[in-house]
Amino acid sequence: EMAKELKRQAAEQAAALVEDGMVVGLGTGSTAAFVVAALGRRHAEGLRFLGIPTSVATETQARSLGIPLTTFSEHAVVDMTIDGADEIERGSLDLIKGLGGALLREKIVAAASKRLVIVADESKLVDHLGAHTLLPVEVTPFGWESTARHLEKFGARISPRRNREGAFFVSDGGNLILDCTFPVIDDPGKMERDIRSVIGVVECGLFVGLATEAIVAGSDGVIRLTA
Ligand code: DER
Repeated sequence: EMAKELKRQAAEQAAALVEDGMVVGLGTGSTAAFVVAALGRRHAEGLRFLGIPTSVATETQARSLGIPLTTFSEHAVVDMTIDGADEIERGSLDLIKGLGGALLREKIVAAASKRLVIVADESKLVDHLGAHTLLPVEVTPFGWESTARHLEKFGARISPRRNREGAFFVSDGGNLILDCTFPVIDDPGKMERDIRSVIGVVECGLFVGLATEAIVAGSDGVIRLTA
């Protein structure tokens, strides 16, 4: 499938940026999984680096490839994180993330990183955030109905994410995800502050000013964007 091949191409280029001795944030999702696979190969070839995974799923994949892992208790600063995104705003490189359900850990690792490299196929590039996807907001399970009502005051239509069996989806941190549809996201920074001001909100999927570069693969080749 075409999209899969584009994701792989972007992932290979990003994995090539990792240098000996780095602490590397390992993203989550189908594109990031190609990055982890490529890094597994580079590890086998002798590259020395330590990974910090952004989800249980990524940790499992990294361990299966023998990638050595570390934690924030040993390394407070991450040299480079490579992660996917659901939408990338052309120009600013502001992002929507969280369709994969790992936004909280992804954001913690992103915020601790000197460089955040986003890998994606060209379908993720948008002129304005919110063009294609809803905005995931991670909330504490207790009182989520009340938290949702407060978020509705900002104009959101809200549906709690469910798994295939119809039960609430629970994040690695034990929280719920509210999938929010806003009429417009014209000021991502203000919207992020508004959402985070609501009691019960743990984090939201707006990543503003965090990405330093993006590697985007399209039918015409791979482009590299910087913020
Ligand atoms: O941030 C996220 O949760 C997204 O799912 C992101 O990781 C993109 O996933 P994808 O590479 O599978 O589209």
